[in-house]
Amino acid sequence: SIFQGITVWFTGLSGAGKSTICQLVKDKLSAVRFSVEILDGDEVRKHLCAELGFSQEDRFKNIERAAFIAKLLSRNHIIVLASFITPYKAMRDYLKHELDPFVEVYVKCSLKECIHRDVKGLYRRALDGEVVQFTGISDPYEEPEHPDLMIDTEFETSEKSALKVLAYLRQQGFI
Ligand code: GGZ
Repeated sequence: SIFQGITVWFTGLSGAGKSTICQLVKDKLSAVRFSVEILDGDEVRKHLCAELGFSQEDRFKNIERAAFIAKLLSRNHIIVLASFITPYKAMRDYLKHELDPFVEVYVKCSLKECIHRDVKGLYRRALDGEVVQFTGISDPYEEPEHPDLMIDTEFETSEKSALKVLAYLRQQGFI
């Protein structure tokens, strides 16, 4: 039987390390000749979702469009690594229902640590009120209660996190 494709969806706060881990996972899978595509919130919002903001409604539209692309790719035997905050449980329930096979990875990092890292200076601007509806500061992040896999970027390296994702996919027979 031929490899069927899958969507691996990374949820977590801004700055938790979703994009970094996706890139590492992609490199490792590409090295063993899997076809892999990354869908990243930051990128998708520049192109496919350029008119969308961060209201609850716009975030849902963003996620729905990303899911649509993930479906097209994964049914063509591509491994899709999707990296979006995906802050609402209802969004993740929607994805689980919409995409098959689907793996939810919770990229866990405390808000305190994300604020400390503040890679793009967005937390500072959110705390100063310059950026509104910012996840974790002035907008909700509903923590996943039963993710398929949880990786803790506060206490382990990105390399170790990426290896955990690969080990999980292998263990489940997805790759
Ligand atoms: C959250 C925001 C916001 C607000 C800009 N809230 O870490 P980043 O900077 O590079 O990636 C974040 C990205 C979040 O987009 P997503 O598509 O992942 O979000 S969602 O799943 O909720 O639709 C962040 C940046 O956009 N950013 N303003 N107000 N993140």
